[in-house]
Amino acid sequence: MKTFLNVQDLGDLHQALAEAQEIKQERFKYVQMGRNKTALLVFFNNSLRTRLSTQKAALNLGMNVIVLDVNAGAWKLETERGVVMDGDKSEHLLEAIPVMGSYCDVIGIRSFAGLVDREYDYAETVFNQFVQYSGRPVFAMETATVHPLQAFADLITIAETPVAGKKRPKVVLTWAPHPRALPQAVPNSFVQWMNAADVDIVVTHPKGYELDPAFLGNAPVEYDQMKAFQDADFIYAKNWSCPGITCPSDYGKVLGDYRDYLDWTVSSRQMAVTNQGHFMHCLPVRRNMIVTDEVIEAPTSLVIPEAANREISATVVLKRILQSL
Ligand code: AN0
Ligand code: CP
Repeated sequence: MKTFLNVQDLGDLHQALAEAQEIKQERFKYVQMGRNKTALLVFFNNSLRTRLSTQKAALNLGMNVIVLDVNAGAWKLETERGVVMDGDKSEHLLEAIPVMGSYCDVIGIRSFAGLVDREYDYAETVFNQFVQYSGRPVFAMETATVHPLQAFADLITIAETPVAGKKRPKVVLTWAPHPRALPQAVPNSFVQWMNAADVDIVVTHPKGYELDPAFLGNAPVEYDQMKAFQDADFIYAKNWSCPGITCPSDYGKVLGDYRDYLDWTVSSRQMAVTNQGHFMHCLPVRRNMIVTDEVIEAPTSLVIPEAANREISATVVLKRILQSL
């Protein structure tokens, strides 16, 4: 595997899930594979889980790891070609990328959507420049439009949580309120991966937050959150800003006042109509905004095992990349 961005990059999902379980049982099974190989993890944005779990995954495989926080200690990078660099940015990505590539064998990138220019974000401009100019395999650690290491960990978590009497669990992706604009990467990847998995996915959100059809695919949208939650086995909550599908000029914005949407906060009121549904969220989560204390602390909440599975998803992905070197 030379790039990791979409669910298709992983090939057969049953095989990938089997590999995840193999690694979970014996984390250091492939510790020889990464000997003398170096992973460079480049962060343009904050992270707790991705930073730790991806480093741990590289260590599981015996790799060396270098972490670069672009905004803390490195030169400020210009990302657009053709600009006169007379501002605060001292270096261009077009030099920085091949330099970074010269010190490592594989590169992970975290570069969130700017949420200003939809075309720029959805073209995956920054990620694709790393693919083009680094000369190394590149994997997403949340890019402008996707967060596949998260979605893979979410799928591992769902697959290992038994649901009595159902072959295909009902999984609901629900929008939830948030005071600040957030990217669409997590819901985009989640729905893309659920469409490819053996589950029945339903998406619910207020009007205006329609996800890009390239990710939504044939997943049904139910605008009534309580109806969507009926008999659900897994509730996956996430806020996202306007994807600009039905309202292009509102791309990247919070629509209206978030305080008018607080009835979308996941509480025991909605969980009561589910099939003893499990609560999921990628974290970090704002309590009593996205979800109440009661729901996130309930025994049916999966947020901690879900985060723990990030180590597993990253180990499978890095292993696949090492096998292709
Ligand atoms: C980010 C987001 O919503 O994409 C990262 C989530 C993994 N969240 C925040 O910026 C709070
Ligand atoms: N879920 C996730 O990617 O968390 P971080 O932003 O802390 O890495």
